[in-house]
Amino acid sequence: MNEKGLSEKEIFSYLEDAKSEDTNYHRVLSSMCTHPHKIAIEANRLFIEANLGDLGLFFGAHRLEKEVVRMLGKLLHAPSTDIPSGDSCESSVCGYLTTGGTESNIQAVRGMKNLVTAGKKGFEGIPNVIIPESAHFSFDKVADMMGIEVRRAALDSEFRVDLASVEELINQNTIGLVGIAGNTEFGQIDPIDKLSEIALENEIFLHVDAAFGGFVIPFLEKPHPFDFEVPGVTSIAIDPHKMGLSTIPSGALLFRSPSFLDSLKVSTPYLTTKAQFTLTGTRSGASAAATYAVMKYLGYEGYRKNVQHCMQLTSKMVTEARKAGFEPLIEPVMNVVALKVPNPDLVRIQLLKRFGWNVSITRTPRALRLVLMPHNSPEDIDAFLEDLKKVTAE
Ligand code: 0PR
Repeated sequence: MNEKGLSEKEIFSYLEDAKSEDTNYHRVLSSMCTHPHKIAIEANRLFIEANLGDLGLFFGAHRLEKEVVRMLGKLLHAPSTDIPSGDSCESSVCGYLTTGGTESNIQAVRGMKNLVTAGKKGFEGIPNVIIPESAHFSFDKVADMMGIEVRRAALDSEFRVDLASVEELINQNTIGLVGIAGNTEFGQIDPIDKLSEIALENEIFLHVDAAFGGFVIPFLEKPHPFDFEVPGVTSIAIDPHKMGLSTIPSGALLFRSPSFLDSLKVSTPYLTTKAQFTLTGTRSGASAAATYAVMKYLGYEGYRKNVQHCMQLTSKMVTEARKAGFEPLIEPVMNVVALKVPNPDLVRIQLLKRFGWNVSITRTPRALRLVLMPHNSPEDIDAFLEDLKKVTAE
């Protein structure tokens, strides 16, 4: 910082310079985020100062947050259990808006831990949760932060969690299971109904990470059970800042029962409200307004069209890639394609260096990972495959 401030012109010239270094989603096939919808941007602007960390000062923004939680609850088939409405719970579902999948996953596991250790006095040893090998790296943070052992179950040949492996890993210290509804690398959906049976049998929790899939799966032609309709599912992470077309940071964590939220409470003696159950203190009311606006504006029909667009791009990518001699690792379930190419790491570098394509790589096996998002077009796919052919021909 200088002693004397700079002019607006100088600042904006500097900002524009920095902005030009950002990638503008043109030729981006590696991201699970996209341009926010214009209505979300406007709503965000309108609520820019709203702080959901102090609910008593921002009633309006909090009302929007509760409305979003209610809409998400409906989307995810939360049971209507007529819970008396309080700060955190509407009549059908409990939850709050997070900064994204990472926070939601951390809080879901924290809730499990608090409920189990409070419920079973004298719980001995280290609690563990079982996650699929394909789980997002946010669970590494869970393991690191919370004194919880994270056990990784193997995947089957289609990159879904292997149920026998999950069952083998369960012991007396297992407090919960995690299933992924739309895994980061392959877009595959774990058998949530089967995980639910295992969870109910063992009387443990089941968290579903639908950070990416939550705004995709309900709008696919083929139904996949993954939400609160499945009886053993106790919590769900869903991110409006991914396929929900909202602004960053917008995540959400929903619970089947209010006891979960209660287990996360800490008292906030000097605030306008008595307790907080969120991980962060100060929270963006702007994101809540943005998510409210885009969900109301698009409705089910708008999101269905969005998913149809991305799924059409996905099948075009697979069909055309096959013609060019590249096979996908699995038949895509969502708008993620993992493509077998020789030397994927080298191909990735060449695609970026020579043609400006941003792609990523799956860990095991190594393949080109392509996420087909609303910012992509059919023309992009033709151009991409032409460039891929050039890069792999050498
Ligand atoms: N769960 C799943 C299934 C995810 O795919 C992700 C993020 C998370 C949780 C964590 O979400 P937050 O990052 O919102 O906390 N998946 C993307 C990934 O790691 C995130 C991402 C998005 C990365 C856009 C790059 C990018 O350009 O690949």
